[in-house]
Amino acid sequence: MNEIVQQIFQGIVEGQHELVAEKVDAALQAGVPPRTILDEGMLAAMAEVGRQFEEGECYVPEMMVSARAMKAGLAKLKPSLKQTDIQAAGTVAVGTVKGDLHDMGKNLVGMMLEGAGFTVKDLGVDVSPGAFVAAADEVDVIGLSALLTTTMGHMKNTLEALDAAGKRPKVKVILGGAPVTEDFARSIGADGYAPDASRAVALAKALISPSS
Ligand code: B1M
Repeated sequence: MNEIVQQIFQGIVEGQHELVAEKVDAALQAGVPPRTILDEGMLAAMAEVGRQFEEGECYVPEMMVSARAMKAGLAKLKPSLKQTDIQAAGTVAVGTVKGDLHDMGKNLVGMMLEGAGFTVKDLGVDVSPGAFVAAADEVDVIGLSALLTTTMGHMKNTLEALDAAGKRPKVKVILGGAPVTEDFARSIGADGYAPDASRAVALAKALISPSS
């Protein structure tokens, strides 16, 4: 692994947000591709933090400082992620479902959608089914994110609420987040599932313009 990317990985694992911001700048200046910084440095580091948490090697406070470092790095990376493939595409509301406070996957999906020319309405975290329903008239696609197995059920509740409010025919609903699968998405009647932010963009584009 590139040395600066390794330092970004380590900085996120250790929760050093200033160092991470500095190293992301340095990596970009050195010509390291933004996708390499994101995938090999930042996302790999969060996966390592998750592994450590699962194995009892770190606890919630450490996860929080790693999350802060990840956000500091993402803020630096955001303009570069946005430089690709700009074209007007449609409007997407993104949110993390009720009971779930994890926001980085959702933020990344929002950033990449903006980069692809979508107008993004960020509903935040802990978003109730009713708040998604309220946004449905203003958007083409609703993107639901969940990181906890215990909150995935709110994806189904949100689809049911959209259906009950008569909004399902007009809006496409896509899902993502670590515990979510294609099968789960299909089983609850979503329009699609994406395992990562890039594929969320491709999916949203395909759903809005099926022929492109
Ligand atoms: Co939490 N946490 N956490 N946590 N946390 C996980 C998710 C966990 C897997 C850790 C573990 O045990 N290994 C575990 C869930 C286990 C489970 O449900 N099976 C867990 C737990 C248990 C908890 C708490 C319950 C801990 C506690 O309090 N005892 C608690 C719950 C709080 C709550 O939400 N109510 C909690 C809290 C936290 C922090 C607040 C400390 C912090 C979040 C900070 C924040 O988001 N601002 C945190 C973190 C950082 C994690 C891990 C380590 C990293 C998550 C992350 O940000 N990853 C995570 C372990 C892991 O995922 N390996 C863990 C980086 C992010 C970019 O990836 O969100 O997966 P991700 O997004 C990906 C894809 O999933 C996809 O695209 C992104 C990549 O391109 N994607 C979409 C996501 N949303 C999408 C939407 C789409 C399409 C794709 O379309 C709309």
